[in-house]
Amino acid sequence: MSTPLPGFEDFEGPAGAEGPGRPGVSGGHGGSDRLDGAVDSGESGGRHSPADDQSPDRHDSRREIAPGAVHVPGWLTVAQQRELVTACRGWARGPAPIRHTRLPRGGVMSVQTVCIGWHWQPYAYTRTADDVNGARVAEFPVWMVDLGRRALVEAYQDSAAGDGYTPDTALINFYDDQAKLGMHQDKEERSGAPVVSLSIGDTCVFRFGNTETRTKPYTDIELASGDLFVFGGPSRFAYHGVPKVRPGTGDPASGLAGGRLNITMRVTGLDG
Ligand SMILES: O=C(O)CCC(=O)C(=O)O
Repeated sequence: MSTPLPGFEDFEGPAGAEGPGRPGVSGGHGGSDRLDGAVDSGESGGRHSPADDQSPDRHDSRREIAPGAVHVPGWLTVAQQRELVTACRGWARGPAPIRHTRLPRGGVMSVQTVCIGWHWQPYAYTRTADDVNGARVAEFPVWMVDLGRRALVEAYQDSAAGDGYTPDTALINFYDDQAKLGMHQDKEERSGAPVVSLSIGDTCVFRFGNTETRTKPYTDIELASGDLFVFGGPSRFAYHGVPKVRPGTGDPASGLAGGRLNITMRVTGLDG
């Protein structure tokens, strides 16, 4: 992009943070062998590697927020976070670059979003980014399907929970210090399969509500770098949002110098 969007310069990170030829950057495909390797490094059954560099205390504090909605702090290792950041940087550049989504009534979202697999715009999925540049979005990589399956195994503590789970889209959101996301449901998908959410960078307040209304009752939790959040089953269509990001709380070792990155994998249930 000729004029960087607010926050995007942070998302791109300092020049040279990723060396030339690092996997996952070129071509916007995120086809990263290293990411594949890093993500595959878990124990059998999708659990964490013994070589995991996260604090076991955080990881063990898995908590069910509502039926089917589970928070797993510190699930991603720092190495995995870096690989995901690298892949997301590639997708943010294209084929359809990251943008502030324009809403039908004229508003513009403060969050910046790029999609893979299917492109989301309010309120539909298409293969081409018709509200950006018309390009077909990057393929949803096999390694990310695998990551999604491992996430379900971990969140639900059930070795079969990922069986048959085949996410085919991800919305990749970048939040600068001011960005927020209002309470909404993820309901353009024609599938009740769980949503897998991964957070990297600055901590945010994540508001997880109920399926009936944007308002209370809801639970506010802090999503920090490396955290996994899954919502499925009775919570799949719960309202949720991000009222606040806490600037400066991320560790640059994640590969993100500032801001917050969130990846939500979903099953669209669409053909073609
Ligand atoms: O950033 C987050 O944690 C949530 C993202 C989200 O709700 C969405 O993309 O629909």
